[in-house]
Amino acid sequence: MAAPAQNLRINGDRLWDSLMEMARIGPGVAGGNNRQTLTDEDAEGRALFRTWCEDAGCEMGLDQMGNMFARREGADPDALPVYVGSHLDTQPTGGKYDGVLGVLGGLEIIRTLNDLGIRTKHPIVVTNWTNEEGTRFAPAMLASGVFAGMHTQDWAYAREDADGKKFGDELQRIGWRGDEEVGARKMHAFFELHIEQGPILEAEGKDIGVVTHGQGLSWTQVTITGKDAHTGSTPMPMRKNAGLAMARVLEKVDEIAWSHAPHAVGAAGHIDVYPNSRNVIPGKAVFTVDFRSPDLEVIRDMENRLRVAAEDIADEMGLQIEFEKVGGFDPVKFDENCVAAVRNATERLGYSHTDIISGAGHDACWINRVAPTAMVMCPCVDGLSHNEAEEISKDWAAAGADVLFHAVVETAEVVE
Ligand code: HGY
Ligand code: MN
Ligand code: MN
Repeated sequence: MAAPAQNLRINGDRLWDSLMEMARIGPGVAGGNNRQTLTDEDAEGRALFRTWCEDAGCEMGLDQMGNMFARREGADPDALPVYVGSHLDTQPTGGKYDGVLGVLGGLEIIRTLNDLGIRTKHPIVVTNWTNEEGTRFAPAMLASGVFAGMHTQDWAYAREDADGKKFGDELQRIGWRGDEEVGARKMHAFFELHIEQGPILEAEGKDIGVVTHGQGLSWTQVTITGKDAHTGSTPMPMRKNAGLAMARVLEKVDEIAWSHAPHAVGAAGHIDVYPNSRNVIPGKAVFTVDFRSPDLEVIRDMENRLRVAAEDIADEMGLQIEFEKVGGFDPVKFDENCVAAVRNATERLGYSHTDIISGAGHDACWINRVAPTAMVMCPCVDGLSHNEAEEISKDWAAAGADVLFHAVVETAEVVE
């Protein structure tokens, strides 16, 4: 394939300026972002991204899940496009780079190709996937999951947030529900640039992670029901304390994950107790257990042991318990040709690199089921993410975007 000249680089200053400008939309309270999916802030970020793409000469497509597709024409308009992108939505206490680097890194490819007057055989499409985070509307990677045929659109539209608002209604409300059928687009390949969100690359002093696999994920929502009662006048033997049962289950979650060290992980990030009043014994606890591992059998073992242990705890305490699988995907092996394109680009550019398994889930994990897919990772400071203090260096951002540029443009084939 016709690769871009080895000396070509993206414009790191322009990429960084765009990251900082996008970060001003939906600011957090501690220097990061709170630009949750389908909020007015998400709509504002989408509008800015659309303006930038149109200024770069792209035509913007929009599907019925709000996925955005900015297309730069190729010399052969019939050739399947090379897609590149990630997500603009953030955690409630998110950082400025999770997802955003991948979307704006894709836009920087278009801007650089325009600067250099380079044409590619295949069109290139920069993508913003709706609701990657899955915080407001579970599960994570919802819209890329519908695109890959893993969820129906009706099921996705019916997902509710904590206030009972539905995904489909909120998408309509912010004015970003398109007409395109979801998943109708066919891809030559898909690439995603993302911060590592873990400590490995920084600790090993590597600029680039060549992502060969993604670990699998399992989200089980547990509901434990006891009985609200007075925290003062109710004798200990009479209590039906759902909050205490939850605490005992969470201790088991930690134990189960440690039993599969060093690769398995487990925790509960979403925890609600009701009525959450200082002098009422919690009659109900609802929480989501997040288990992950590169090994599917380990994930299944952790899920099974969670149910057995949690049912035993509920039985001993005379409480009711229910389980609902609210998210998950099997471990992923990315496309070897696309991974090779990333590795070759990294070596051509002379960046230090190491193969890595993604600890976090990404839209690429679903798109890998419908198109040849690979990811590029850059380090993040202290491996910290899903925290407003998430930080990367400008050089790391530029190196990741350079590798993304070379992998995407080589795959899209430069037309001399
Ligand atoms: O949960 C994840 O791994 C991703 O950040 N949504
Ligand atoms: Mn992300
Ligand atoms: Mn994230």
